[in-house]
Amino acid sequence: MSRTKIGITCYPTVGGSGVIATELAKLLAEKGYEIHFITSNIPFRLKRIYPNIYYHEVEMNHYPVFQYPPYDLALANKMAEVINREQIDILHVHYAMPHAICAILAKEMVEHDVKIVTTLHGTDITVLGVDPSLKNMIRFGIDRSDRVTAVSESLVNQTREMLNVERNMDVIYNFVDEREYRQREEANHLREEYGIQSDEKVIIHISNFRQVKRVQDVIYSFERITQEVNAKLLLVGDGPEYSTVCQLVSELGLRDRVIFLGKQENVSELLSISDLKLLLSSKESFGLVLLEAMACGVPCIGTNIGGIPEVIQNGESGYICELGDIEDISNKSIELLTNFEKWTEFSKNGLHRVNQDFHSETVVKQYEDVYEELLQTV
Ligand code: GMT
Repeated sequence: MSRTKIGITCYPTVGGSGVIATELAKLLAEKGYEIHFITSNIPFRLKRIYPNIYYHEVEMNHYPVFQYPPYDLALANKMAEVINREQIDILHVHYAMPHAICAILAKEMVEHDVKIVTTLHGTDITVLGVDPSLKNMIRFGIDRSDRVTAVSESLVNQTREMLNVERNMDVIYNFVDEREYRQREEANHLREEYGIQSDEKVIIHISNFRQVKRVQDVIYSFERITQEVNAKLLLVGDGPEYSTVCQLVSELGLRDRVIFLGKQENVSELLSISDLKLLLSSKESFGLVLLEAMACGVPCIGTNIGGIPEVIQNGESGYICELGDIEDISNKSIELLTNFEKWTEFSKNGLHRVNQDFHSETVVKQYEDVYEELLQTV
């Protein structure tokens, strides 16, 4: 029997959706699927040669007649070309906007029978879905896909409410590759290299520093925490709010306590030297960084927003606090950082939860079931 061929389109740059698309592709390839990425660039997590993974670049022609280069049309055209040439069985796109719409157009253009799976990650619904000019288009992409999955229950509900979508959508949670995300004792030397004293606790925040990540709340909480706990804050990532955050850190006199690391690849090492992870977003459909932290044994505090409460079990592997409630966030942080018994219990609970509910084998199998069910329909 010939192997199943899966086309994948995602945003290839740093970000949870690109991570999930690429890690899923790698694990599927290990299981014998043939994977064809159709993207504008090589996905950043695809660092070496994988024999079953192929990459098809979407090329842009910059004709002077176009005021704006038509990327979406170029993508649809490339999808159609790859579907026909490689006889793709399933086209799995991450994000409805614009990828599902491009996939539908591509399907119209080809002879070969291909099924479209769309995975919703959040921003296309919670940010773009409020724009009246895009709403109908996003709903069209969702309605016309053969199967739709979303990374949390909360995202399914938001998609129904904001876009009036009635069709079935399956929740398939995100996952981490346990081989990469684990407690790494070999990372301990980093504490010394970053000038972290042996009696200091380490708090970590990782994001793309967009406004929705509320990094300022992390800084205000950290300021309160340092009044009771000797601690350092690792800030990992970069983005539009970066300079505002740097300024706030200086204004609050925290410059010696905050370590700005910018974009980093090996976050499992940074998580392994951390004691607490803060994600205080105002919008978050899942919060993959929470799962990464839990897999490295780090308890988390997150806001009562979107999918975060589906990831952190309040009072078991971390705490859920209301958005912007700096007092509660800092009190809970202090409690965890000063109570070793509780910290150890939360750390263990988090590891257990990752293995039980977000294990890569379980999640990859759920995607495989979606593909297999679709391939059985004529
Ligand atoms: O959070 C971002 O700004 C990046 C965005 C992305 O495209 O990667 O993240 C979304 O997808 C991730 C993977 O499913 C989720 O873990 C994030 O929660 C989600 N971001 C938002 O909903 C804001």
